[in-house]
Amino acid sequence: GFSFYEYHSFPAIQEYIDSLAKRHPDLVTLQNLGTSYQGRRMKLVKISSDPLAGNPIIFVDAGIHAREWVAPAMALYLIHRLVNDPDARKELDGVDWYILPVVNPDGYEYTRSNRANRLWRKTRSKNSIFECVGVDGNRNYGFKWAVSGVSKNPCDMETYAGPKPFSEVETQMVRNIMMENSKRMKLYVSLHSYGQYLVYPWGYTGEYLPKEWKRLDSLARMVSDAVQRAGGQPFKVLSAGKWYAAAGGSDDFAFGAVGVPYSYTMELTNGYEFVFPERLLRIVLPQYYEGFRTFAAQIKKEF
Ligand code: 0X9
Ligand code: ZN
Repeated sequence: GFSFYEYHSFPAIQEYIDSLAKRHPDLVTLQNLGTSYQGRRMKLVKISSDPLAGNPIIFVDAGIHAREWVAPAMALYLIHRLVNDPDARKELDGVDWYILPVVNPDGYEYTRSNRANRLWRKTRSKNSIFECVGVDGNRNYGFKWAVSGVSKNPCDMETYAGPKPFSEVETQMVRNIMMENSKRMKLYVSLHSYGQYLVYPWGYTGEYLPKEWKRLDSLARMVSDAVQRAGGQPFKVLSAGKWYAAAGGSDDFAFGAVGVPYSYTMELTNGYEFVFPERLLRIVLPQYYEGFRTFAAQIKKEF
């Protein structure tokens, strides 16, 4: 079977998702999103015990940064628990989960292709004028685009914002999921890997906070407490911009442009940066799952 405590290739992930949807047609549906820049087929995983009820939606994505492999692993583990764990009825009744486990499959496969590419972050798109490849997907969203924390240089390996907002087909897909479901989407969580932070808007500035910051902050602290109760490390909770300002992130777009009331970037893996050892997945993924249960309970309570 498919082990959740290992890192998998993108084709293996897709195969798992396809077979899960076949085995659980009552709970899991897949929405085709089109193809990545290099032609990889992308599918949104929708998990719902009552798709016609118009439930609030929790949208989770992962893997916009190619090298942050623990993020797709967490998304897959979340899918697995929601579908296969009989206790997950609580998390499913009254909430729909939309999960996109690998936003940047081209970059993900590139980091798997050989050790020299392991730390690649960006997409793999080619710019017609420049020789350099790739855009930082998390600087490419169309809200306060490029006002802070970005590079305008296409050859920058880390934070090139792209030639224009939503230049990347992969960020367009995430944007479309948000816009098409904007009324019902109440929580957005983007999974990353860097030292255990749970951050909320604004990301583009550390100068000020949205007027709703207290409820963003308090839900994040509840989630952090739940992870800690499960034996995990607590998150550092603050606004993304107070950590460091960087514009064009998906969290700001969801909150500021789409109007999703709760929006977070969840940076996993205390003590590690982008690369998290596979052998520790079995310890941390179940701990983080408890955080998602708290998210769901609070969204059910409020909406
Ligand atoms: O810089 C990023 O994109 C994220 N950190 S990472 O180390 N995974 O690259 C943080 C993004 C926080 N949100 C915004 N700045 N909008
Ligand atoms: Zn990241």
